[in-house]
Amino acid sequence: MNSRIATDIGNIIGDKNIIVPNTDNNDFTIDRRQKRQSFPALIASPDNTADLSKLLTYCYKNKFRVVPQGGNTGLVGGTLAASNEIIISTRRLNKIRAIHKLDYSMIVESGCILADVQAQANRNDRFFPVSLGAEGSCTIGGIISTNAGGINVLRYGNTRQNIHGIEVVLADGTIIHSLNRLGKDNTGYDLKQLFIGAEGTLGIVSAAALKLSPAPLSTVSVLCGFSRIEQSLELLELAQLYSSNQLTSFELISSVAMDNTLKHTPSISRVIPACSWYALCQFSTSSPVIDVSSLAENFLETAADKQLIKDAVLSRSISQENGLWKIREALVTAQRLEGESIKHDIAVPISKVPELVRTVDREVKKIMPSIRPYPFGHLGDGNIHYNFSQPTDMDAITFRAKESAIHNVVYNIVDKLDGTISAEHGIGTDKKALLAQYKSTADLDLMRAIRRVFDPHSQLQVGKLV
Ligand code: 2HG
Ligand code: ZN
Repeated sequence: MNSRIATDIGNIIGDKNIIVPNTDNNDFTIDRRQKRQSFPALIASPDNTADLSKLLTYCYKNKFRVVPQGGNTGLVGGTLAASNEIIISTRRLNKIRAIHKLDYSMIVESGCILADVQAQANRNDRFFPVSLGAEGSCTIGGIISTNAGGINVLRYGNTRQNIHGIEVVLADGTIIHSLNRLGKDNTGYDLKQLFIGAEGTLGIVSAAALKLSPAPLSTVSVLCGFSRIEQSLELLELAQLYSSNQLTSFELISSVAMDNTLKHTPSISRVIPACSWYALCQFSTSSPVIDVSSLAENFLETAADKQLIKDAVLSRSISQENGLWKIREALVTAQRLEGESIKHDIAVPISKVPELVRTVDREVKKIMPSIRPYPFGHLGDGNIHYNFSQPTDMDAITFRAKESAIHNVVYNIVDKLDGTISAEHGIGTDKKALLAQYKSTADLDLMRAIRRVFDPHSQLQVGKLV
């Protein structure tokens, strides 16, 4: 990028808000999986919507390619930019504009960190339920653009279900003001839905009106161990039945994931004897008249009577509960410490999870007998992270050489089971070719046509999604 362009952009958004990237800017240039590094021509961080709009107008007139970036926590290559592209970072768009407590809504800018937003909602006796491992660094714009899921989807839905309105800047700089905080608005096409999950291909979200829920008054979590994956379905059904609609999460952890987490995380110790599988679930309520502990106790007693579980523990304090969830959080990092991994964020109808687990395990081992399956995930949503770790006796290059063969086996099984190749992490660059394989031509044509309307010069997220 020549210095005139940097000067122009500096004049538009302020010199202090531009960075010419070098090796000190790893936060913007290396992805969360630390798999790749890529240097953009420039990193521009406007600190208000009007400047973002002027910047996009400038890029539009000059046909510059643009990559929007939030906390750079994506897992599929959607956040990085090439040397002929400009990263527009939303990190300085980080104001909480308003809290409308009685409207159960909060207006925040897209660069706000998810954990800060959750905390602010809590301070106001409200709850923003989207919760995921990267919440300490991912941004509101990032979760909107990827329609992020996480551990509370079972009860509260994906990000999409927790958004009332958005403000978004289009490729040509036009600002779409749609920050309404209405639970109902039936005035034609619900345009905000197009931008949610669009991975930045249709515009850059600058702010959002979040939908808040009543703050939970009490929560209790249960970790139970069981022997056969089929039992997870009966346990989920029972947990739903006994929770009286208070079941927030139902997560699956394999013995490999549990053992590996204990091995790599000295601060976590084993809380129940070793089992083949574990379910970690949370019951929570905002009602002062519901006792979630007794709901959970009844659930466990019935599960034990039916011989569905081998052992279980129920949290008796917030710190015990946090301790249980620390296992779930740590298992992702613990996998990284075992070497290279091949990840999946597939989903199938819940009833087909056992078949998915058994078939994937069997078929992938035919390709690589010493591969180490590392399954875990959001069983309550049918969304399993069927990950694999590098065999202990194999080098990383040999392992990676089989990556696409392994993906093919997994995705073909998912497809046969009426599932999806991505329930959470999105498409980015990593799954673009796959999307073309698994979506119908009619779907893809419509997606491309929509993209052309919003981005006629092909400047936003080129080479990503579709
Ligand atoms: C999770 O559920 C995330 O923890 C990350 O979606 C999963 O890194 C992964 O494989
Ligand atoms: Zn996940």
